[in-house]
Amino acid sequence: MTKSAQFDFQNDFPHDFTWGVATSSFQIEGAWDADGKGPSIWDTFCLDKANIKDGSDGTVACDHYHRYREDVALMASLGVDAYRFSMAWARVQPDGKGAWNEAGFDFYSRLLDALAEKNIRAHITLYHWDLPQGLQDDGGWLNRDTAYRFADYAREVARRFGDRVEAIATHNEPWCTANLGYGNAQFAPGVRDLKQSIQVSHHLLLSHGLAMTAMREVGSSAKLGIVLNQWTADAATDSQADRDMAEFEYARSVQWFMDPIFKGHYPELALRGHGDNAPVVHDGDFAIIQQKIDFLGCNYYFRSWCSAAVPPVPAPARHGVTDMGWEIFPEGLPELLLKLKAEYPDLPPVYITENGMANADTIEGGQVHDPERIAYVRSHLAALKEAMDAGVNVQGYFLWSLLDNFEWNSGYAKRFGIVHVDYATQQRTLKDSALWYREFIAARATA
Ligand code: IFM
Repeated sequence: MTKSAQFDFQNDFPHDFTWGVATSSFQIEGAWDADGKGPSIWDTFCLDKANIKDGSDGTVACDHYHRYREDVALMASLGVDAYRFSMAWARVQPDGKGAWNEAGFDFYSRLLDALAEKNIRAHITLYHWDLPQGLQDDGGWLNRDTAYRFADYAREVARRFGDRVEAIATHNEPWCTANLGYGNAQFAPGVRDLKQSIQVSHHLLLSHGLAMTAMREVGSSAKLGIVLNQWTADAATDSQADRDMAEFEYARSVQWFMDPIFKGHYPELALRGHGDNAPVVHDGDFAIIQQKIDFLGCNYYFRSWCSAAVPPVPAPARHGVTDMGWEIFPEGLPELLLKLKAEYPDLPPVYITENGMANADTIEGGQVHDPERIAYVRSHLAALKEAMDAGVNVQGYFLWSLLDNFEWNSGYAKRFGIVHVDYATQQRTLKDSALWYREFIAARATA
């Protein structure tokens, strides 16, 4: 492919399309107890070395708390329009309730200043899984009261920063909090209980609705929304069992979070399937949850492949798999977005808030060659453009991730960054994918 052909398709995107990169607090900040920060459930979870594949933790991570200026300069050098990051709740409210920590707010204020200096717009996420341990001690997301504490936190953030950021998302991937945190114990707080995980998903949705109202009350000018991890679910074969499995999977994962927000109820199929594990819902909960959102953040990585056979029929993986073992399936992105557009007539503008891949990158002679990641991003952008041409209103794309970082229970072994991090020295090195993304974004200037 000629160089110009590589970047030409940039001009297919609208001129004002937002090109960004994304991270989250626990995965990059480190400074786990600096300046009054309280512990989060991930600090606690990492204390048990068996929970994290390489026995690591987030105490230092990418040391972004101390190196944010360098990281903002890196972003500026890439020419991104926007940066999506999350706030560590326990940094600004150590116990998750009660007193605010001014030093914690100061950090985010300095970060916003640094971004503004470089004309990089901020998209913040309030909750990317690091619940203050103080709230976990009171029952965590299983306790309905946590939803109200979350609304207090959202209100305070919107009051302080609502006019300095372009967008605020309440949650990142509540599916993960519920299913991995409470369903299969892979994530903090490490509970394995299906009934609890379903109740938690309801409290997360409730907290989203309460937070939306709280933020609107303070008159924030930021766009307000939520970020969901989403996929299509494909039956491995034509068998009834596989087709039923795929239908249920889509209902319990995607529609479970979309229907309450857009339709004011849970999907019937999933509710029936959950039987006695269905959540306790109070009168009026759906009215709280069903708030108009200004944007939907969609995180897309793979499709769900559904096989009821034992052993299961493997996914074809025509485009290969990533270092996480996830099937690369760009075709699923337009399929998903078109399905959402058809199912939810009130679908607001969409941002692809995460997309990217883990790759077994190595640094050689100061360079990291990651053609796999370039191909991944390129193919997903081409797929995204298909959805946009078919009428889906997509306004931006955030590559996951700016930096290699703490990949939850996989520790530091899985590298998602377009910037390589040497954890021993904290040296940052642009990978080939970062250089590619920079040229891709810059190609717009000549449009
Ligand atoms: O690293 C995570 C991120 O925190 C949430 N979305 C998926 C990414 C890759 O697993």
